Amino acid sequence: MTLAGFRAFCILIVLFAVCASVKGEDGYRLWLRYDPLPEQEGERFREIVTSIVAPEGSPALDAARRELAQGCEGLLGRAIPFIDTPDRDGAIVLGTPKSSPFIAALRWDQSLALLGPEGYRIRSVNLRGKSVTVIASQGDRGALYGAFHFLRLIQTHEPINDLNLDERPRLQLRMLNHWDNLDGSIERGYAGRSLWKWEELPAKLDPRLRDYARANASIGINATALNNVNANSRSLSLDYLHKAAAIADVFRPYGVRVFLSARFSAPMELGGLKTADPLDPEVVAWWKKKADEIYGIIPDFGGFLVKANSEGQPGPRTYNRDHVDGANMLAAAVAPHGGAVVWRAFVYDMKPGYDRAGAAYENLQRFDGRFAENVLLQVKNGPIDFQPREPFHPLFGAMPRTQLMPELQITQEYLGFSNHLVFLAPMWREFLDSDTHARGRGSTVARIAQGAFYRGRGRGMTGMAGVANTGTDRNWTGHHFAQANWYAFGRLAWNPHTSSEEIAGEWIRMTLTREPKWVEWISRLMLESHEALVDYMTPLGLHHIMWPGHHYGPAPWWDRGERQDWTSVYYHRADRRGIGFNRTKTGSNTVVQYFPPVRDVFSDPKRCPEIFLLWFHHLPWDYRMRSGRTLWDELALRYQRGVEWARTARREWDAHTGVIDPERHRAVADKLAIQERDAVHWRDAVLLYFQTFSKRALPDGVEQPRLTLEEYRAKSLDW
Ligand code: GCV
Repeated sequence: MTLAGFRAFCILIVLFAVCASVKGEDGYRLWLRYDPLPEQEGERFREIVTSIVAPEGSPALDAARRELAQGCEGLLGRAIPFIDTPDRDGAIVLGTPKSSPFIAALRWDQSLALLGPEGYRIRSVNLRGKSVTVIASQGDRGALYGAFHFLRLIQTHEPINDLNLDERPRLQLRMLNHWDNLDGSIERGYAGRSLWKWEELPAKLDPRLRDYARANASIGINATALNNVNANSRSLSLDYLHKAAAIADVFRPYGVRVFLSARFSAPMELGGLKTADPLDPEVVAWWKKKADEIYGIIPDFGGFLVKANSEGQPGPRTYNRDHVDGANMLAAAVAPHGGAVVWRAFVYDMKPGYDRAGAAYENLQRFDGRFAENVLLQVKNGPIDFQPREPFHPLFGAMPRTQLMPELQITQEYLGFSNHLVFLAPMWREFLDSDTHARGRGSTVARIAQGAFYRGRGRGMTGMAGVANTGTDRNWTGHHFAQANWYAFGRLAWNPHTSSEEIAGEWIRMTLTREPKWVEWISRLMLESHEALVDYMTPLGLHHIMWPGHHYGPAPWWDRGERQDWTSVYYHRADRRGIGFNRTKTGSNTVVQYFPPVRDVFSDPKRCPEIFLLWFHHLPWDYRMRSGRTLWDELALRYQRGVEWARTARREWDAHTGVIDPERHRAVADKLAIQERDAVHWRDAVLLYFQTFSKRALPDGVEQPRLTLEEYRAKSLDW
């Protein structure tokens, strides 16, 4: 090597070393960042946290110890020692009455029992003359949740000197549904590939698995269904069960139980049987044996998640049996092991004159009271399919003797993939706060989900599922802000009454900035984002007008397809008279599935909330809206308003460099540019198309489209 070459080589090495030492702000750490607090705050907290007294013993307690020590060290900027007895001020005493003599001595057993094994108490107490903070639970998992809560208080700069809080989850099963395929792809996944590297398992365990479990535990998620509901039978083969068991081993200390999606025809595909008829004794025996085998390998296996007789998936009806026959047969197989069956209500069969919004109710409501005690019926938030906005699903409140479990979609299938900044908590709040009136006023979805009106047999199991938005992207969710939706799901599943403001505030302060004025600004952006997205995609109750197949961008003109209810024209029904789906008694009349007075309000265009107007009504283009404008003008102005929000959000974000690190700032800025582009595309394409029916000019204030309708129709929007 020449001297010049050697010099160049040395410079390269130095450059490489410098680059490697700069910590990338790539979002990997999610909301568990534990960066040092500013000096003054750090000092305040350091007085209250001097040491940790926590028993070893169980994997969950060890995880809690580890997290507490790691978190406190990071936040307070110095190692916090473990000590044996709380003989100094500022000790954090963590554990259960069983594992810690100091907690046992407090004689809280009865009150902790009321909080349950996942609940916890965090209290500042005086113990033998020392000021300490106790994090106590009846169960090890509760202690872990308590440790995360305590860290969250420090991360968000809440006072911790006089704590007195009791917490317990309102729902039992807080579950992520991964639509991950065995080949590593993810149905409706927008953040890379599956986190489960099936080909490497069980021999090799990706360290990310543990970080995934930690993140879930930090927000109280306690279950995860690993594979796609459009299931492959092979996931129940012995090979794959050992792979799932390896994942379950990593998740166990963090309290996350594994479920598997079961393909109903597995006894034929895996077992070589001639049928999968749920009443056939051989089939019953096959599932029982399979369940025994699974529990032999994964002792705390959660159970099966099943999509049956839906979108081509086999199910009991394939064998002339009904949903109860199918669900209860599987439930009987897992019942001896304490397992559950989560049966999906996403069932819709096309028949003449049919309205898809009424299909799940028509198919399932009559089975109320007939499902086994360990079956939960998982119902999507709205009656169609995770649209940007839907009224609540009419099954909520209509099956009081069935354990209903809401299913939300965290991944943004119809909401701009991981390209659009949209905070979903307000959408989920709207759903959870919806009053079904099933048992009079105040019968909200949140209370129904909590089992407040359950009149069936057994335990009254409760739960909430979210279709996961995670993948191998370094920041887990594709868009940095999409992490907030994972976070929000966990917080709402823990307590479905938590406000969107609280969730946004917590997440921002843990993840982006603690500076109050920036927290306020980013929070506003997040809280406005869902309404804005509805404005530029599907305002006033429009729905399912996305490009078919991938569902990115608009295609209201779409009128071909295997089935009518997979076209856009089926849903918007625009014609020269007007627009909207008439679901009142002069139309499909599926509005009767709602209880009075909800059905009366939805049925009357004058009383129907305008956000749902075109969901329930077909109205003339000149229909007078509450604003005094015509329907056409109002529609156009909503699209314009959505574009303006996207434009302003982008401009504001671009102007706020320095609020967060440049790496994440840039990544979000790039996404906001796409979001603005898409919002304009949505507005122009949809309005140009509907204009061919309305024959009216765009009102003042609405910008002229950039392309022609033909150009928009020619090609879907790039993602
Ligand atoms: C997993 C929608 C989605 C499908 C999904 C289905 C479901 O139709 O487009 O990808 O399939 O919902 O929830 O089962």
